[in-house]
Amino acid sequence: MRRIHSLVLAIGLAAAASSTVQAADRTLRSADTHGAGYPTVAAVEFMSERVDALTGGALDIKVFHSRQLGEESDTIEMVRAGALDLVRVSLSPFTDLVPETQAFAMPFVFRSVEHAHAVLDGEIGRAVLDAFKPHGFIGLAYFDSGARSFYTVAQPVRRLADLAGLRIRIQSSDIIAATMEALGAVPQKMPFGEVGTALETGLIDGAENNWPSYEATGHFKAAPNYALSRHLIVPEVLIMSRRSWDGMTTDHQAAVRTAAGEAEEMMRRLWAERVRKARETVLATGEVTVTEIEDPERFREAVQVVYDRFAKTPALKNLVARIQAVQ
Ligand code: GTR
Repeated sequence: MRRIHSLVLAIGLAAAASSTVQAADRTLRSADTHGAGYPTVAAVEFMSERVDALTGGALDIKVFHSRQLGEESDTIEMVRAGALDLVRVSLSPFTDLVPETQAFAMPFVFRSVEHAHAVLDGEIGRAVLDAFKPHGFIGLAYFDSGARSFYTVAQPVRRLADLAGLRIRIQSSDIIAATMEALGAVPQKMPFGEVGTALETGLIDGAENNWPSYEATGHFKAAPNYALSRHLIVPEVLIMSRRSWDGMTTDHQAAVRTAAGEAEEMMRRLWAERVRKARETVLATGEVTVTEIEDPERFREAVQVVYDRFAKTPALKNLVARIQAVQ
């Protein structure tokens, strides 16, 4: 709580400082765990330019990147409380808050990134964004996050058995914890900012993420074995505080939605390029072993228990079936 208070104070001071140089009548504040230049940060900065143009300079967005406002769980709480306007986070930490989002965090629910795009761009994607509203949030956009794969300090993972007993850091999500248990690993929920040190000190044996995060954080130095399990294709989301939303005119709300849609589109291009570059940078070190999984069907069989346990309400079961039916 104290931490949240001091963060709120920090944003207030930062906003006061920036208001002298900002031309807009109102500057929305947005948080991101990633650093300057990361595609999610660039996308919200682009959205700021668009919203500024669409509102004739009345509204823009300032992105507090690099975890300046705290870890993802902290910033989500701040958005819910109305102390922060926007947050760009992974969907994963929302799975414990907004039940419908669990469908997108089921292991292997998306067959490919293309399948995920088809679902997110369609009716199901919009319905899940709408599901944030009763919980104090407005879902504005999905951003790409590719596929998450395991990386380990000591031994490369090639088969399901290689995960047995490994302490794997995960995001704050019960469904992801259940997935790790189903795969034989020991889940360790931990904020993103602590993973590097935890890998270096042996507190954990590994973690899992996409190529750009693996590269941008430098985790590949401490955990030089990347196993292409692609067990989770979970999108990033841009979420607004319902309080901030309700305080805006309908014209401004429409401008924010339009700009978010445009940012979603441009981010996809940035993302594809960043994945390619991140992979290239990591491989160029010559020190990282990349493995394909030799028994992918065993991974899929193992996680069936997660579906049995989580997709058991008729609503969620139905949502998962509809996702799987999208071509
Ligand atoms: C990244 C994502 C971050 C954060 C991180 C994590 O892929 O972009 O927002 O959720 O994963 O693992 O904590």
